[in-house]
Amino acid sequence: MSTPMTVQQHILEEQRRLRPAASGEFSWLLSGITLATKLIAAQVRRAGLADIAGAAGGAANIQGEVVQKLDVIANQALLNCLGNRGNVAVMASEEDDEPVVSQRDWEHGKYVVVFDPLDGSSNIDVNVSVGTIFSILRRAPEPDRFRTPLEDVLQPGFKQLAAGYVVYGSSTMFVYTAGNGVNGFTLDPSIGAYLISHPNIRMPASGSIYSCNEANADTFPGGYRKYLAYLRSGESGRKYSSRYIGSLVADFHRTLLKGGIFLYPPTASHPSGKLRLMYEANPIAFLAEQAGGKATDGTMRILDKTPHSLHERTALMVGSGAEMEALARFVSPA
Ligand code: AHM
Ligand code: MG
Repeated sequence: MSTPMTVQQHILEEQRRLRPAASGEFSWLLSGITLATKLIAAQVRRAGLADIAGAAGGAANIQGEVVQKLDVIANQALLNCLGNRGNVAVMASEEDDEPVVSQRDWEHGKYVVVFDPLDGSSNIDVNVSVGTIFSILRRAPEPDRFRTPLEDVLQPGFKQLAAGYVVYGSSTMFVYTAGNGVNGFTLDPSIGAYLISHPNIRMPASGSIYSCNEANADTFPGGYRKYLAYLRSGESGRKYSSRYIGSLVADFHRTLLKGGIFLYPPTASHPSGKLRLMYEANPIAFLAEQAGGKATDGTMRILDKTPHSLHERTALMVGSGAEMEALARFVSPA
């Protein structure tokens, strides 16, 4: 029987192949993320059993949303696993107002990790897929070292070294890119290891699913409404179906594997879009591009956007080349 490749092995082998001089620190950092997500997966799987589902005492995070207990657990798991790794200088999370500075390695840490510990958490109580999203950036080199932690975090998406997500779905999957394609691993719960299941993922060049919260469609800018009407009309030569889970990770995971398009355009209640640039749109855009897809905010490439604040929101359209090109005919760049 051949030995299945674990995510750890894969990361180390990629590093050896592409950056033979690498110190291994980056692989060590990624293994902190995989460990945290196994801890989170274990809690998510027990959510209906243990008294941990539901709102955490009514506390609200900086976005004014009710914090779920599992959000807190997931955030803590990532902060602990990364903070103990060494080489991580700054961590920034959807759940924390400000970036968290690693006590262990603030001075010498080379990396910045930004994450949404439990995305789609309103789905927990109804046993629907949720996820963790992360983005890894390099900290400024020595001469600029004494910038504020926030300045270390606020880098455009094209500077990401790696990004990925874990979807806690019918199985738990870890999908990541370090700038050399996208690979997917499935957690084998019997041995507690992520095993390669989806090597070199390519997003199909076109698909037949569109995904958006259509309850908001009346308040989408006109171009998006026309685009959706175009998809429904059959004019493109395709018959589209609509699917929307309401967990970005799960909606994107389907888009990555099956193609098509996911849209969260500006709406009346979120005129700049709802999703967060630093820890939702940027990592998803990096993965999409690495798999051959595209990601824009309707006017520009997500990865070129200059961030101004940690919790900044953006519109996000991501998907296959064909659907994204058709969208650009309806929603023209500024
Ligand atoms: P959150 O659970 O981290 O707050 O994430 C926001 C979620 C995304 O996962 C999802 O794509 C979106 O909000 C769904 O929003 P809506 O309910 O407005 O359709
Ligand atoms: Mg989120």
